[in-house]
Amino acid sequence: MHTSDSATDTHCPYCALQCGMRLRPEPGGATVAVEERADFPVNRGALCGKGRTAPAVLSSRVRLTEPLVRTHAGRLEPATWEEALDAVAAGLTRTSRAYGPDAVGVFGGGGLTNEKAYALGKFARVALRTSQIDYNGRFCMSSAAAAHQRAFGLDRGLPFPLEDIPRTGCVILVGSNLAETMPPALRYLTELKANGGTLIVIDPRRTRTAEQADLHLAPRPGTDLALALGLLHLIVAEGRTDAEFIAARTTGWEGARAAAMAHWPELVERITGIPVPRLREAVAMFCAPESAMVLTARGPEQQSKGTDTVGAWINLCLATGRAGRPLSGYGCLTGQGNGQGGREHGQKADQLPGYRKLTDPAARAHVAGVWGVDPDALPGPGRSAYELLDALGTDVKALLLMGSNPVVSAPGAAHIEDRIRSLDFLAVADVVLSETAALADVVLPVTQWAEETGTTTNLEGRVLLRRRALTAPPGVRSDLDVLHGLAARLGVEKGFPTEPEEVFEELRRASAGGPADYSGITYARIEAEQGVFWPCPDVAEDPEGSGASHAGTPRLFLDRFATEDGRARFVPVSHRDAAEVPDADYPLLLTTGRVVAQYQSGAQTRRVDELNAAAPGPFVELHPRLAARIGAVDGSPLAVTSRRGRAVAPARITDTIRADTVFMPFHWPGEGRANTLTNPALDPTSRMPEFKVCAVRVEPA
Ligand SMILES: Nc1nc2c(c(=O)[nH]1)N[C@H]1C(S)=C(S)[C@@H](COP(=O)(O)OP(=O)(O)OC[C@H]3O[C@@H](n4cnc5c(=O)[nH]c(N)nc54)[C@H](O)[C@@H]3O)O[C@H]1N2
Ligand SMILES: Nc1nc2c(c(=O)[nH]1)N[C@H]1C(S)=C(S)[C@@H](COP(=O)(O)OP(=O)(O)OC[C@H]3O[C@@H](n4cnc5c(=O)[nH]c(N)nc54)[C@H](O)[C@@H]3O)O[C@H]1N2
Ligand code: SF4
Ligand SMILES: [Mo]
Repeated sequence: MHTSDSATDTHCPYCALQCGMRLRPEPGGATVAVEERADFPVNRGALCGKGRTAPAVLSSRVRLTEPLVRTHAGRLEPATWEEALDAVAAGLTRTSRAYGPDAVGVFGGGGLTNEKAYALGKFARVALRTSQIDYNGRFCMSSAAAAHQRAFGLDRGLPFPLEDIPRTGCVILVGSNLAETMPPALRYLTELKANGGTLIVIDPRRTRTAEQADLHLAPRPGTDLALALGLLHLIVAEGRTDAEFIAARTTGWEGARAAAMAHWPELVERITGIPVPRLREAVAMFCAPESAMVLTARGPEQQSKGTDTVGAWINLCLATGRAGRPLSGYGCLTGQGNGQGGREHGQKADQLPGYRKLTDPAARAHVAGVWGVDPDALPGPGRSAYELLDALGTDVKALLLMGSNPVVSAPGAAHIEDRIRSLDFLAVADVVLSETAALADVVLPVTQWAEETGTTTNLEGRVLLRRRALTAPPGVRSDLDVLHGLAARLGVEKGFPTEPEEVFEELRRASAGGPADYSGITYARIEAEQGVFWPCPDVAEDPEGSGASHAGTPRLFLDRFATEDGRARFVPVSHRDAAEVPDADYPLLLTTGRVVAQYQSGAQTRRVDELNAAAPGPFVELHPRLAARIGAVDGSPLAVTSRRGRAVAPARITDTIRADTVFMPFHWPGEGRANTLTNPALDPTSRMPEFKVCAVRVEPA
């Protein structure tokens, strides 16, 4: 392998926008410079600070460059790849022999490419024969995914490309701070307003995104479900439903209507804290134009009722005929780099590639055929992410972790850290020594985005290709290499190729005929077409077809929804409280989220000087009235205590937040770790934890 001397077009390693960028090798070829790639439609050259500085993590100053194995003395020491892979295979085999294959767990990530996610799911089921695999996407968009499935019969985050947003009449943005979490996408909202469209933002904080809104509603955290029901109530009461659309394209309206009618405006005002006139204003704005959209992100989704909450927003769209039509619809802004593709190809506990169900006999037969195994040998569904982490050290005694840092990012993190420490064996593949990798028995250093090729699927459902631009340092190997080496040691010599395109070719076949059908997508097509939207079946071989290839599907549901009868399903949902509500001991609400300069658990971005300068550490955001009441001083340490534990971070006093709520970003470990406090109460359908609401006490430390 050699360093190519010309520039390479690829995509950012971080969020789901998957901004296009050009990488040019610097003189000497050891690193690359990021350049604009104005031709790529999603970001048209714009990048946020994280994307611009991503090459800093390629430096061997901050990354792992050789495998580490824990010695008898308890220290992580450098080892050869042979020693490290032997040790992982031995650790996993020992556990499997002693306690059965389900005592071995696998935890993946939504940042992994499609090829890696596919190979990891196959590795769990074919090489380890364990049912115990899930991934961090469960913490991300699983509630929206579940609600999508329930209402539309298919889960693709956005049913339309971002370019449609500026041309709709009104957007309700629920619990998304995209000015900080996807900065180049803010352009779509400013263009919407320039075109005469209106923007409603729903967020307990007046964020940089909310500042752009024509109407900002700041509900009490955890009350979005009541809010959506209250708006639907008013829509019915004011006679603004679309009876023709409801009759022609949906089922179940009566139940949903009855549930909404039980949420009258004054009750909703009491629950959410939003005055009735503001609710009426929102309804008028949403219903006035010909077309409108509702977009949700983690605010309403990361709740113990996230699935029903998203369902209520979908009901609002269906009742007003704002779905399955041009420039209208409901969409979820997926988060991680491959948050969309990562949930389609089999690293989820209940799922096989192509978004197939592990419990469906036909799906098992198809995928087992591609894998060359007996369908009966495939395990059944396993535990969801939090339940898997919670079972570590008891039912699940060994874990292979690839692409997540749960010591920082899991809810109730002190307990989860404890569970991880109690494992018999932990292997972590990572690019840096994350807080979780530091606890491992074996750490496998892997290649990074600029050093490897693979596909990701962005929040629009657009399948993209990242191209290798640079040779990796000699001591690191790719995740695909790791799985190949481990499978061989577990006695599975074939079926785990190390070439990404070879894996993708198999993924195409495995996904063929499934809901997320990639069979018509090739690396060559992706590059020629700036990405291809799934579903994209392979029709070129169809004897009755024209011989032309399928164009891909930028816009879903225009003719029919993906349910059996082609109609969207209303689901009757009712408001309920968050799992924890304030009381005398814990009188305030804590909500958590992100800042623009750090990414997730911070494992990567906390290693970049420029980003640390912009966002050096955790903080507790609180309102001046609350600060005065408890005697908090701006910049001085505050102790935040929940039923799970205590965290300490400096106060940041601002009138942009509700006075009954405090906010902490979750990017840091240690004393200021927000997830020490969060509540692992799970949504019954999606198994999403309630990151966005718990009860706390706050006092000067
Ligand atoms: N800079 C940066 N960008 C990122 C990431 C990152 O870590 N850093 N991560 C990526 C990933 S994986 C994801 S999932 C996305 C997340 O993207 P977003 O969803 O935009 O990010 P969050 O900050 O988690 O939450 C958004 C907003 O929800 C609000 N909120 C809190 N509680 C509630 C509530 O009860 N109701 C409502 N309506 N709103 C509430 C918060 O105040 C916050 O402003 O960002 C992606 N982009
Ligand atoms: N309190 C609170 N907690 C939250 C959230 C919140 O809003 N509030 N949001 C949740 C959400 S939406 C998410 S998505 C999670 C994310 O939280 P995590 O799952 O911890 O995500 P990352 O920090 O991105 O961790 C990815 C790890 O994998 C490594 N890595 C990156 N690329 C690769 C690769 O290609 N291969 C391998 N082997 N490793 C790689 C990185 O270095 C890093 O250590 O956090 C959740 N936790
Ligand atoms: S917005 Fe997301 S994809 Fe774009 S540069 Fe920033 S982190 Fe990367
Ligand atoms: Mo996420």
